[in-house]
Amino acid sequence: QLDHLTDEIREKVQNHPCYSEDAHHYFARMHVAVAPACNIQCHYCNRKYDCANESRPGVVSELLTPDQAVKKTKAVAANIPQMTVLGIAGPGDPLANPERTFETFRRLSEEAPDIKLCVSTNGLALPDAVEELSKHNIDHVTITINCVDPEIGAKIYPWIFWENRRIKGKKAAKILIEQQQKGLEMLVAKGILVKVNSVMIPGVNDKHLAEVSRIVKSKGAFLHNVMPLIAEAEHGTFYGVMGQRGPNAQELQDLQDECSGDMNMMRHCRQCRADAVGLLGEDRGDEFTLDKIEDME
Ligand code: CLF
Ligand code: SF4
Repeated sequence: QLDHLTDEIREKVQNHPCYSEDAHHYFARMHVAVAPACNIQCHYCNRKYDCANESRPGVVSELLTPDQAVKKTKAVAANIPQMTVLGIAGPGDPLANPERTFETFRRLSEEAPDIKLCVSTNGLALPDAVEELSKHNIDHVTITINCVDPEIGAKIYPWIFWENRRIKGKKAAKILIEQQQKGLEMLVAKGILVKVNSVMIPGVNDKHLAEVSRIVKSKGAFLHNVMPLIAEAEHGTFYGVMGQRGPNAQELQDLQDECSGDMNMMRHCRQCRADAVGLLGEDRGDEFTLDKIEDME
């Protein structure tokens, strides 16, 4: 699977469980939930829960300060030797919480330099963050891109918070799309590997995502991860309440096949929680709650 890659890229992906399907059998990741705020609203999100751009909606993660996050990361690294990657993926948008996110990255890049750092974002604040991300030696960034057309975007994002104002509708979607695409181009120019996540929403963007895949690939995205919308009415999201359904397994696979062409598709995503710990699909977070970490010290 990794044979066609250059040495430099192979080095970056071979022990990252999300970027290499092979690696996910052997290497673990952990998330620290340091980022509570968000700068946009997605119709598949209920703010009480984790960011559904990267995570399974409907779970609440334990919010940590940067200091607690650093302690937890070190405790996990000492106990799970396969843990190679530390990601920040919520519970809101990491780049909408720049102080907390970058303080965590800064300390970890100094105090635990062997751990790869990874971040996932909706992309609105990405262009302004690229310089800072590259300073902390971050090789992996995920952008959730659900559309490249503001008409479709307006059906997914009711508003964004931009330059101290709330902006709605197509105008909001257009700004978000432009920021995502600009951020993608800037990251690629810096040699940072970009994964694009897309949430497949039947009847909204399902027919459009093959085009999204084509465009992000042409701009140099490394991997595309099409994830199914999970919209349960009890999660209280707009889509859940409106009875919007998610795709079935066949529909998801058909779209992933359609996008695949020569784009690398991720097919082993487990939609992890914002405080997940362990191999993908396994969650050992309960072993590393704050009170248990204090006992380990
Ligand atoms: Fe975390 Fe995401 Fe980094 Fe992986 S998860 S920030 S890229 S280290 Fe991975 Fe989990 Fe899927 Fe995300 S399986 S939800 S793709
Ligand atoms: Fe929710 Fe994440 Fe969307 Fe923000 S980016 S509204 S946290 S799903």
